[in-house]
This record gives sequence, structure tokens and C-alpha cells, in this order.
Amino acid sequence: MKKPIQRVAAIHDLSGFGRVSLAVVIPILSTMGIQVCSLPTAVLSTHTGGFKNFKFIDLTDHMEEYIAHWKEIGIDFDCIYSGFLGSARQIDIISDFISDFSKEDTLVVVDPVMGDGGKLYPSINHDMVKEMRKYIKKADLITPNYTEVLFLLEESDSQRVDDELIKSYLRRLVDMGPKTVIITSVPASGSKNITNVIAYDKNDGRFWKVKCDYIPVYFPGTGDVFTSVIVGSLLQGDSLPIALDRSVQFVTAAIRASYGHNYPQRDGIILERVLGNLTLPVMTSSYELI
Ligand code: PXL
Repeated sequence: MKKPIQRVAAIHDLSGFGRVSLAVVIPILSTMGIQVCSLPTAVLSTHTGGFKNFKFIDLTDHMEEYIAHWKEIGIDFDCIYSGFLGSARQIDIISDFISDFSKEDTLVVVDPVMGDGGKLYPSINHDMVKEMRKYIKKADLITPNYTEVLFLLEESDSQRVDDELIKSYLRRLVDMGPKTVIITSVPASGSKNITNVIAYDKNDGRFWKVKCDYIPVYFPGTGDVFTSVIVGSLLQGDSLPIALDRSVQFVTAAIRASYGHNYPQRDGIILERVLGNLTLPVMTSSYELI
């Protein structure tokens, strides 16, 4: 029997406060008309960026039984999308989940959530980084930010970041397994007011770039928002460059809607005010082929 709408298995943590992970994945994909089935990796009182003494409940020991029940009831997925993981051991469990649940046309998206701003998040250790390097082989698409790329490739930050350097990183990442790689928050040498999103699709050998206005602010969870919109957009049938445009425009609108208010950035972007934008078509497009 054909399902009435597309279905995603979302493998992320649930942070009670702070608008990251499942707290943004679910509303974004639901608004885009996609059913979300959560496979939580951890439950936290808040995310780990900017809060002290957060409660962290690691769900590693429960995931296999949880997945066994999904097998028993025979559900299937159009997309498997993983993000923040609670332990290095979860990577084996999720790799098996992907092998068991993905069919030829299942889109497997891995957001290798590990860090930002040059540093790993407090709960991420080097074992996890090592496992992540193997795990991305399982993905059709990965969406690391620039910091995560440096950890995946064991590179240090470069004085001069230009398109050719990023293209070489993209080629190396694709050689590690995924067919498509999108790098977010790429610094633009010579311009403090811009960051770039740069992508490579091995299937057709094309590189795409979308410039983003730099807004001098950091809200946790924007990477989760970005990748969730990419997932929704690709499942709706958009091309890769249109999905990039749609995501960049959505994240920019969300940051602009939030930045004008004076509240702690660790609370996250005011997603609730901009969710409705996801039901509109992309009106202008700014992607470039590089
Ligand atoms: O958005 C990334 C993220 C997801 N989940 C948790 C986090 C963070 C970033 O800080 O702490 C728990």
C-alpha cells in the first residue's frame, strides 16, 4: 500500500529547551508536509551550548529495542536523517539501522553534528570524531559546517580560504563515501560580511555556491534548521541548488526575525515566527555554479 505522505526517520537528541535537534526538525518537516518518526539519541534538559549543569540522558542502551519494535511493525522510510548523537557506540547501532531500513531509493542524510566555531561541543569526544569519519560512508548526503569539515579531514584552519581549497575538501569528503556534500558557514576570505554554503554533487560533478549575509550573532541550532529544510526540499523534489537557496533564505529570515529582539542567543532562533515561510515557493534564487 502506498503511503499518503513521505516519512522520515529522524535520529537526533531531544533537548527540552533551546530550539535545536528534534525541537526544530519536527516542526520544519511537518510544515513541509513530511511525517517525522523520532528515534531519539539522548534527552537533555537544554542543549549543551551556553548552559551549565544540563541533564543528559544517554539513550544508547535503549535504541536497539526501540528499533526492534519498528522492525516488528514493519514501517519503512523515504529518508533516514541523523544529527546529534549521544555516544560513539550509537554509530554502530545507527549504521545497522540504515542497512536494515534503507532501500535503493531511500535518501540517507547525515549531519555530522560535532562542533562549531573551531571547537567540538562539550559532549563530543575524539572517539566520536573517529567513528563519524567511518559513519559518513553510509550517507547519500552530508551537511558538515566548516569546523566539522576540519575535524573530519584532520585539517587545521587555513589563513586563506578560497573556492579552490573548499573544492579540494569537498572532493576528499566525497571520496570518504557520500555522493553529495554541503559545507555550511564557509568563511569568505577578504570579506567579513559574507559566509558561503558550498556543495558538490558527485553524480554530475557540479559545485554550487550560495552567499549568505553575515549577521554578527550565533544562535545554536541553525545547522539543524538548515539541514532539515534541505531534507524537506529534496523530498519535495527540488534540485540541489534550489534546496540550498531555500535553506539559506529560511535560516537568514529566521536569524533576522530573532536578532532584532533582545534576548539570550542560547534560547535559539524564533522559529515559531517564520515557520510559515516554508509553505511559500522560492521567489528569488542566488545560487552560482563554481
Ligand atoms: O544544534 C546542534 C546541537 C544539537 N544537540 C545538542 C547540542 C547542539 C549544539 O550545541 O548541544 C544537545
